[in-house]
Amino acid sequence: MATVEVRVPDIGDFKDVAVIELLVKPGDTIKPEQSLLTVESDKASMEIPASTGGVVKELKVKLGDKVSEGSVVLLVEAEGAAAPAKAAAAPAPVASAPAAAPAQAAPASAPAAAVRIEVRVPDIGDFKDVAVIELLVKPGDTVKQEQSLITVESDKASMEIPSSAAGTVKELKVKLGDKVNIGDLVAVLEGATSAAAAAPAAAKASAPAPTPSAPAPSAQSPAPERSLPTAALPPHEPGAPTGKLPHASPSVRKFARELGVPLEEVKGSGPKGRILHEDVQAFTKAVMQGQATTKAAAGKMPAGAGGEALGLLPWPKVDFAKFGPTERKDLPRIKKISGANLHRNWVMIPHVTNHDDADITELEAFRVQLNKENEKSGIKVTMLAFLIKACVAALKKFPDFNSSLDGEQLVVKNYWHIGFAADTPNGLVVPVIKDADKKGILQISQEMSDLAKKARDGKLGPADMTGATFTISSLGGIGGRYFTPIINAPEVAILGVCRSQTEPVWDGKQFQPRLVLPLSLSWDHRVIDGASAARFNAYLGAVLADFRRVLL
Ligand code: CAO
Repeated sequence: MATVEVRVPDIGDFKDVAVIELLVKPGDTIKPEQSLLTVESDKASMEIPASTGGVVKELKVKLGDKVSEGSVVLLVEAEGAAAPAKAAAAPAPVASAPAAAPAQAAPASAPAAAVRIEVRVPDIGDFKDVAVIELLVKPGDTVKQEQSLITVESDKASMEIPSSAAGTVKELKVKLGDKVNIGDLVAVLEGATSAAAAAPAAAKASAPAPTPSAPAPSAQSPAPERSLPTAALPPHEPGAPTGKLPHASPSVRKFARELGVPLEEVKGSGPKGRILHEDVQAFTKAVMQGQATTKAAAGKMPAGAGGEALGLLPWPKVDFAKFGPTERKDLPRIKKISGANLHRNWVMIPHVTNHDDADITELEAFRVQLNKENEKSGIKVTMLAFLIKACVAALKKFPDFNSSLDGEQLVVKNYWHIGFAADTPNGLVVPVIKDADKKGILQISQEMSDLAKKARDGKLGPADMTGATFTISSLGGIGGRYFTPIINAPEVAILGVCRSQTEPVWDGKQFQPRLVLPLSLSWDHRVIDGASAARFNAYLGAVLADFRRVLL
């Protein structure tokens, strides 16, 4: 037996397509042509077949990885091969679909004319009689060249058929459920093109290469069960039991991911229950109007529910009454809402927590003195007000901590609104001190005390709780040493603070009694790395040790 590398074959113009599904795992015996993984671009999903049979030795990709032609996807102990390790190109997913000759470039001087353009199904490889599952445009729509017009689907892949030219859709020549083949007329456009190019374009304007070169469907290898699209889920171990992929095309799945819509909760109105673009829109609208709710938001999902979709064991069902008396009580509304948010944040954000200590001996002495001086004002200053100010200084020095992740971009905010977790009889809420950079310690203390009272009285409005760029969770009034706070998405970091205590600290000659404040900074590893987090904490500690640094 020899180890063979299986690589991504020619997948046309596709580059850096995401792995959305792993269909085999180490130890599996595979046949040549068997689908190994599913990749997806914004236009199509396709399955990558095996170039050889054998036993899967190692997967070289994981969910979310980006692959291109030639990327090694796995190692196989090939059947009967005696040769040393070598690369085996996987079979071409399909005969590559050459782009139709684009309409001849018009001489700059040629006069523009409206022409009838027929858009036909281009070479889609071995695909025959593929079903039209989605119409992406309608008569009257203006389309760009390469814009997807329809989605077709075989048993192995779905793909979008792009327009060969820009223009206005005059007529769609297919309807949902129709079966199409290469050369079939999809749509008639009216396009403005040069007089010189008009004639050949009108005569035959076949579409450019369809978005994927999809793998040839193989009668011997039935399509394996698919897993959930994973943008909203953490990667799971290869081969973990998978759930059903919601029945939807790549563009609809992408659309749903962008909106954060749980596709598995959307009812499809298309053929065979396929979820259409309109279904996702209708679902979103219903949620926004309060006519529907997602399982997560409704708090209907008990801890661990839905874990099957992640390949986890089902949540244990125990008859507790067997062991002793019990009573049941409903979770308060705030707990249901915050629980669903915390669960999502915990699952979706790769959290890391750095712990550190700050010497607040001098700052505490100043705070006590300040409170004495201000006794009559009725404003009590706690350490949290200083922490808010110190965090603003650290956030200004490390702006990535004051940001949000948006796809592959970071939205860095030039305002500093600091949320603080407040414990109320009904659960946790996070009121926000807006523009903390522009406020002094006394004003922050006053606002915090007002907001904390409103929180306890259940009177916080949405405006009091939105817009935070960073959050502090202080358990200083209660106790504890360190903890791992959960990031308040879409923020990228949160500071947890526990109770300060006097500790012996070595000053180089002797131990000194110093008041030490424990800090726990949780951060999103997609945005921040460990070195920056350590620097953030060190700087924060330096500011708290000598508050004059806030002025720098
Ligand atoms: N070390 C030592 N003492 C501290 C301290 C610290 N880090 N932070 C506060 N204290 C002291 C205060 O000085 C105050 O002392 P006195 O009673 O002697 O004056 C006492 O603890 C109580 O403070 P406080 O809690 O009323 O005020 P605060 O500004 O520190 O916090 C608020 C306000 C609303 C954040 C807080 O009451 C609260 O709700 N904390 C809980 C937050 C929470 O639940 N986080 C967990 C989220 S994850 O589930």
